[in-house]
Amino acid sequence: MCPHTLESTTLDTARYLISLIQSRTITPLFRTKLMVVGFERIGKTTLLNGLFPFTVTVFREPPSFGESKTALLKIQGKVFSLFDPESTILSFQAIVTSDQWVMRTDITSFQISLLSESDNRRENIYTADADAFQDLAAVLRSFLESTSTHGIDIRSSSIDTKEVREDIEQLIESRREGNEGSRRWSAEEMEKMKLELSVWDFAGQHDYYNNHHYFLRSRAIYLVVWSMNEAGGKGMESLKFWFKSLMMHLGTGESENHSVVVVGTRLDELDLRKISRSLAESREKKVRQIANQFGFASILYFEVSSHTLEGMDDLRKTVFKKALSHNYMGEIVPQSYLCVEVALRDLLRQYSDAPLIELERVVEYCEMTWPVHFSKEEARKDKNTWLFWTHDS
Ligand SMILES: Nc1nc2c(ncn2[C@@H]2O[C@H](COP(=O)(O)OP(=O)(O)OP(=O)(O)O)[C@@H](O)[C@H]2O)c(=O)[nH]1
Ligand SMILES: [Mg+2]
Repeated sequence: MCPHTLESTTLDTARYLISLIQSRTITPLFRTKLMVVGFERIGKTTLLNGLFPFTVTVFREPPSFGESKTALLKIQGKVFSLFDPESTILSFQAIVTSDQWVMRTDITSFQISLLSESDNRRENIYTADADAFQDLAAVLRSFLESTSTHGIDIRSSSIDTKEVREDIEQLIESRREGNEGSRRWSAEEMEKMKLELSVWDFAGQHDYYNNHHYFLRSRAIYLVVWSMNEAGGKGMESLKFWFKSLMMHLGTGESENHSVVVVGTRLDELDLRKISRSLAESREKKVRQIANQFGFASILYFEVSSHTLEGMDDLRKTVFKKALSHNYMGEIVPQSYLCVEVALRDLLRQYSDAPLIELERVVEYCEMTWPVHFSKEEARKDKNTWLFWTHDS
């Protein structure tokens, strides 16, 4: 399956096919962007921490004690949990917010403690060395403090759950039946196929909105977030601003290469009256009416809490399933495109002061690093396709 971005010109398609023939290995890609937009302090970053938990193995006693017991630390949304790694029995769990909890660290013993004075709790964990200690302390500090995002935070996530694997297998099978690509993939090749997400966490502060517009493109899933615990402009009304922005950049109506999921946060803060089923239905109805005004007739709708994790699992599964339904999933990209992508990333680090890289330098880097066919002449012709693809994928 040819990348959709190239289907507009015959010459590009021909060059794509030549590059494909010259590739030593080819693999279908299952990649998309997950873009999270919404006003400030409504829980976008915490929501992402809920969708993509952080896990690490820690020690329960100082590692110098010899055979120190380990635990699996999991941070999801605002929930901090410690499990026995073998039995998976939970030994500690708390919703850790900065108004209730503080963190203390001791570099000499690599100890990190979480303390809650109000209910007199203290939990100690240890890392194996100073580097792990610094890394974990930084993660826990940002988890505890929930500082505002600046600009756009981008992280990558490779998803390999049972459901995702089954969806990918099904997709490949249906393409084969539809004769869109009759090749059979080996078990080893299938093993490598994962859903790759590039997750974009947009700052909610107003000052950044002008720049955000450059990045609102298709080939993405948009999580449009609103806080259900805020009346007026910061609540449901805020959705109008984001639908309008998305309408300008994506066009209205249905599409097979972008999806919009509206997520209401702070479900745990609604009082009991507001979590009744009929009120939830009426919120959903109003949100759908707003979405309809801007041409988004088929949004998905979720209400979640990043403190109790209610609704989080369903949202995660739906996002992955929806991503795999986009029409560019499984596109086959020549090895040279992937090499150029990695080369640009590597070279950008070297050229971080003035990120202008000559095309010749990129080609030289690729030739040096991979056994892939490159010629400067062809690179000059292919460069627009490469740049378009690396920017858009
Ligand atoms: N009670 C409750 N609080 C939440 C929830 N989600 C986020 N918060 C709190 O809301 C505050 C802001 O959360 P963030 O995730 O940093 O908000 P943001 O939208 O990323 O903010 P910006 O980066 O400034 O745009 C933090 O103190 C979170 O603990 C939730 O589901 N329930
Ligand atoms: Mg944020």
